[in-house]
Amino acid sequence: MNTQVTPDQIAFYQENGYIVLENFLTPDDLERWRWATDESVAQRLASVNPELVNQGSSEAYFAMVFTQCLKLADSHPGMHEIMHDPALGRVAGTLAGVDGIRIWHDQALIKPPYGNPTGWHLDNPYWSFSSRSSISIWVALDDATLSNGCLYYLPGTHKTARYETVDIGKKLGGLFDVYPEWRAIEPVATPCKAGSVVFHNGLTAHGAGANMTNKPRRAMTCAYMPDGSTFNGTKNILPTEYFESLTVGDLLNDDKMNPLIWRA
Ligand SMILES: O=C(O)CCC(=O)C(=O)O
Ligand SMILES: [Fe+2]
Repeated sequence: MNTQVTPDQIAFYQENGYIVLENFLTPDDLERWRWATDESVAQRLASVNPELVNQGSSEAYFAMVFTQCLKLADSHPGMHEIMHDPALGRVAGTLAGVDGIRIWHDQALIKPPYGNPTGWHLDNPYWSFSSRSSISIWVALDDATLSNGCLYYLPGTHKTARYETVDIGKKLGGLFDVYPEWRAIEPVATPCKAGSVVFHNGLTAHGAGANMTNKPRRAMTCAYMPDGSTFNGTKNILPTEYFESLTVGDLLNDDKMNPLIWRA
């Protein structure tokens, strides 16, 4: 992996709330990520823990936005090795400007052939902690193009976002009912080659286009929680027993649930 980031890249990320890093994976890395993603997704779909596929949603429209499989590192050793690499945590932490990175959850996001667009949303308000420095990595396993559903961002929205988002549903622009002031911001598309990555802040508005092609658009992603983040009362992916043991304000520092993959 090419995990060096320059001061200019850090500044761009801090200003805009997203950044594309081209050629992040070497060709060998890319093969390994594709293999681990394809195999772990196939196992998950066969085995099925329904809560960890499309977050339990059986809605037909949503199923055509993407096949979404969560926490694959917990069930697939190859994916575990990929996701626990401290180098990933170092890049994420360096861009975000934090001194420790925990995994919130990994997720494969596979937009099927002729798949629906991904409606505009923010990520962090779905999660069980609230942080202006949360960050996700989105790894392109296929070329992500304007035709097959590359990501789009609203630059700078991480600075003005509140902890409010919308579900990824049929209303592509539902987020603009919540943030009408963002309608004036020009969206930026981030097409990128397979093996490139996009990082975004959990409060940056983003979405993805439809897949107008006859092949899947595969991405492997991971959401990161800055070390030191605290419980905000939202369940999200927390197992019920753990969720019920928590009080708002508690440190989310369970190393099994949210592994610390890097500390400065
Ligand atoms: O891959 C997509 O279509 C959406 C990605 C996304 O929302 C995310 O990675 O947070
Ligand atoms: Fe998202």
